[in-house]
Amino acid sequence: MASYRLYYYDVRGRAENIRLLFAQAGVKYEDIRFGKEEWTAKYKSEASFGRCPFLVVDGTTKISGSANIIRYLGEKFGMAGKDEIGNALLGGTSDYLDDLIAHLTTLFFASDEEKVKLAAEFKEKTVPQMFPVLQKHVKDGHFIGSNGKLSWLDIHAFNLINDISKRFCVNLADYPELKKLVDEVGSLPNIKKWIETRPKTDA
Ligand SMILES: N[C@@H](CCC(=O)N[C@@H](CS)C(=O)NCC(=O)O)C(=O)O
Repeated sequence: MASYRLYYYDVRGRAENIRLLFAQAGVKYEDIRFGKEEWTAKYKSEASFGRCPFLVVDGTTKISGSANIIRYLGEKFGMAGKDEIGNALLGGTSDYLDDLIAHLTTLFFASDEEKVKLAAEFKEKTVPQMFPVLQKHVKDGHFIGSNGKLSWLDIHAFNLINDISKRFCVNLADYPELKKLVDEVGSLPNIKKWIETRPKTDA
């Protein structure tokens, strides 16, 4: 079995999807967390692109990009699409999630004044535009492409949608397919256990 070290800030942020995937797969890894100062002084120069999260496999290979990492690990741990086309379908939906994440990143770096306006726009415009499109790609609680079984994308999306619904008080009952997916992934014993026992952080 390969060894894994995951490097990210001591927040959920862009690494939580990967931590959830490790939890679901029951695979051990080192969850290396740091603050901003430590990142700049110690870890940034180690990252291939000067960004985190990054994953070190077997002490040598460095893999970057949160969606790329979860996809790589998902494929290794039996949570891939049903075939090449299935993988490409999941990849397309993952790209769409990147657009959603980009809105949250803009919000994160906005001034306090702008934050109020951008948060309202996100809840009132972005979510009602993007969630219905996203849910067209879900069938029976799983994203299309995985042949009706749990995939890395289900976990990736669960993390994001669950976070958005809590942070912006989005009623998931308005998006029944997304709700089903969130409820199903959220009730998996390994996922539940990780959420109950994970380090408590603000973001
Ligand atoms: N597309 C990349 C974005 C990575 C990224 O922007 N990481 C931020 C933290 S969320 C970072 O490394 N910031 C510190 C820096 O650039 O020095 C991913 O999804 O992993």
